[in-house]
Amino acid sequence: MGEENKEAQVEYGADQIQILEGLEAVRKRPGMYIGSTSARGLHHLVYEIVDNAVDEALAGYCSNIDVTINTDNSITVFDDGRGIPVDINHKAGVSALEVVYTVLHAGGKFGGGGYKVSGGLHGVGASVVNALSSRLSVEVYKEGKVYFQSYQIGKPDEPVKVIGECDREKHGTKVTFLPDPSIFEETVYDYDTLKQRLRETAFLTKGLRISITDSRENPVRNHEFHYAGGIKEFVTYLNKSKEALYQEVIYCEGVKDNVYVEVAMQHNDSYNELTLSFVNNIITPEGGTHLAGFRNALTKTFNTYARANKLLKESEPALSGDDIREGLTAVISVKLEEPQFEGQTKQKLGNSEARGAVDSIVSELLTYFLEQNPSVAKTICEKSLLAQRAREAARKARDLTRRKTALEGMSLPGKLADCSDKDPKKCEIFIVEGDSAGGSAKTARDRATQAILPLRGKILNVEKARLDKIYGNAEIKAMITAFGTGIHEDFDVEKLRYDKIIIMTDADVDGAHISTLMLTFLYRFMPELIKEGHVYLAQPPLYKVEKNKGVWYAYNDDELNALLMEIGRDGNNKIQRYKGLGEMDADQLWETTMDPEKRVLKRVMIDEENASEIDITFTTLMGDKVEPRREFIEENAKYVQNLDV
Ligand code: 28G
Repeated sequence: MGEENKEAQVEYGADQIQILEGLEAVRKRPGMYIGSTSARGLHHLVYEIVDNAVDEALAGYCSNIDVTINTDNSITVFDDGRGIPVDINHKAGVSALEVVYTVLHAGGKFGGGGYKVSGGLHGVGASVVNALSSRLSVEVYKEGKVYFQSYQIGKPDEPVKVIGECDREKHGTKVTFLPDPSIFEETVYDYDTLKQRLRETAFLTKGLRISITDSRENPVRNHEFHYAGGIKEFVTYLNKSKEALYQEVIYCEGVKDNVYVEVAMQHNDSYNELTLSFVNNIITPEGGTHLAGFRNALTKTFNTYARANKLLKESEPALSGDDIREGLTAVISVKLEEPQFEGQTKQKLGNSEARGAVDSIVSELLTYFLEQNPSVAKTICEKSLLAQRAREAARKARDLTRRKTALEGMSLPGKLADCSDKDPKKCEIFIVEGDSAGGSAKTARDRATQAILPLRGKILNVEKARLDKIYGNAEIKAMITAFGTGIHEDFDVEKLRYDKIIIMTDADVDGAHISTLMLTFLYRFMPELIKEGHVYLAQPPLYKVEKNKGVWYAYNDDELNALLMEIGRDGNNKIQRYKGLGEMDADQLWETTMDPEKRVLKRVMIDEENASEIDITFTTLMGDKVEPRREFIEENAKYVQNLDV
């Protein structure tokens, strides 16, 4: 007996040391556990805790999750699950709760029953959030008692204790944490970022109700998400600013080889595909086997149906996957016990059983759906046939230009004033709105490293045009040849002729619209340029202030006010409001907007985790539907009001 006790004590001490080493490792290299210590990492802490509550929902025991941003930027998450077990874990000698919150990778897989979802960025858990929080506390409601434990940078203040009683029916877990300001560069939570992600989580977990509250605002801001239809409603949401081609959202669900598969889809009258894939509720921007299985099933099933029903004649070539996916919005969600991720960024699902499971479930249920809904089937096949013809026409047009360039050598667009340096790393191209501003820019530029491409008026809205028309558009052709990268399957970022692509438009509503058209084109056709950080927006000044031979520029109203405070607000000030780039002469344009030593550029970035919101933003701003656009602009008015003055 005595021997056993002694051994237990030695082990206990060793465990404690391991725990402290674990916490230290997390604090030393937080990026390894939560990706980064920027705003993104800060928000990941919330997802990490919420994912644990979602796991409890997937296990079938939790139906409500409430997230609150408190006034001090701490976060409280509350779920009505079973409550984290508080009984003493005999091996560790402390409560299960303490193990979950102090041992790295505690929690592990749920055996049997529900699917353990290794949520969060790297499948790490509560202990990581705890180690990175200056304080954290947990309350567990269970069997009529309220249990409590608190921690500071991951270390418990004292063992779990009972702090009160509650209704025997009440059960759940409540966690409050304050991110450690010595770890995070950013400590202020963004309501919209959390709101977007929690909405997505609710779509992916049908039936679960998630609320978010911002207590920092007066009156408090609050949203609640609850989707009985799950990803079916997700597709409706993604298509809200588009015109659906048919009413039904096609839905397939099933389990095969321990993979739970859900797919929802609906076509719209646009020409773009938006497919979002998820594994265990986490988005997979690079897809993987689940996506491959879906695409294979879709192409095969539609071709079989179209041939059997004479919508596609024997003499006609098969529909390609791209043809069938034109205008398709789809969400694929799989849940499996041990996801394997591959590729450079470990974001691509590798499990081969997922391919087979999605392929066979979608093939079977989609075949059945098409047979039951012949008019929907016909609508989709007809759209695919139109896409096939446009693609063929576009290919011919492209072949023609290819042959031309092969014969004549690479001929750059006539309007381009190219730079003389041939090292792309040193070069930049300004895409300028209008010929007159283009003229000033040509005079102002550094001819060695700065190229100017003036565009006439508004460029084609690629959200509303098919490929053949897009390839026929002069302004778009000029950009493609100037960049040198080619497009689609020919695209090669290595061939980019300029390190920076700088969009330079007037600082007014029209200018903002032209920038958005340009960005839409780049996002749809050359997303790699944005992802790799080559795309920038120039920031021309809004005001010029002159006083006693001194000249100043202000880039927004705040800067103007600060400047006037500094130099004094009096009758000697001459304030000029620039209506457009054209009002500046070449010297002014150089000094304020183009000189690499003085200018301010905004780099355009996309966060792939936010794929759904980016698509919605573009289609809402550029699409046909007026009502969603008005709503969007109203909702975001606080961020865009400066555009429209
Ligand atoms: C509010 C913020 C975040 C959670 C539970 C419930 C259980 C649990 C959590 O167990 C340890 C490992 C496997 C059993 C499980 C309760 C079974 C029975 C749970 C949360 C012990 C984890 N009763 N709710 N963890 N398991 N909510 N919300 O974290 O063997 S975590």
